[in-house]
Amino acid sequence: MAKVYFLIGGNLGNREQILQNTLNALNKDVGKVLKLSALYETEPWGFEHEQSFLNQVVMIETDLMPENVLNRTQKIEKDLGRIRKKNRYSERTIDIDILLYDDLIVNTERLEIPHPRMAERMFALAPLAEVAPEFIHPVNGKTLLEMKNSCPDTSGVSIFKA
Ligand code: PH2
Ligand code: MG
Ligand code: MG
Repeated sequence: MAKVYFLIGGNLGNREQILQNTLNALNKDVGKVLKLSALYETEPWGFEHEQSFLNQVVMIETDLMPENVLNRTQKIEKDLGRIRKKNRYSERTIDIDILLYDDLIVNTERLEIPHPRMAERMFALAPLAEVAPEFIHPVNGKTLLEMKNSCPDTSGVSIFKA
C-alpha cells in the first residue's frame, strides 16, 4: 500500500460542501482516508479573483499506481463539475492535485510527482506541513516543515476550520 498526499481545493460554489463530496469520492474510488489537515482559506495564487479558496490536504492509503490515481482523480473532478478554462490558472469548483506518492519520483508527460510547484506555494505547504511535518521531500531532502518555514510566498493563508 502506498501513502498519497493530495491537495484539494476550489473557490467556486459551496466550497466546504464540495470538499466534503471530494473526500467521500476519494475514500470510495482511490483509497482509505487516513489523515486530514484543517480547512485553510487561501488567497488566489497566480491570478486575480474576488473569491478566496478553501484548501485541504488529505492522506490516503491506496494500492493504485500513480497513473491510475490520476485517472480516478480527474474523473472525480469532472463529476463534481470542474470546467477547465484555457488560462493557466483560473477559478474552479475543485482541483485535486497529487503532492506526494510515498517517496516516489515520477516525471512523465501527464504526471509530475512530487508536485513541481509546491515549494513556492504556502496554500499547499501550510496544510501539508500540518499533516506530515517530518516527511522528507524525495527531491530536495528537506522536511515539509523546513520547506514551509523557508517558503517565500506571502499570499494570505489562514485556518478556516480546524
Ligand atoms: N491552485 C492553483 C492556482 N492558484 N490558489 C489557491 N489559493 N489555491 C489553489 O488551490 C490554487 C491557487 C492551481 O491549481
Ligand atoms: Mg492545482
Ligand atoms: Mg490540478
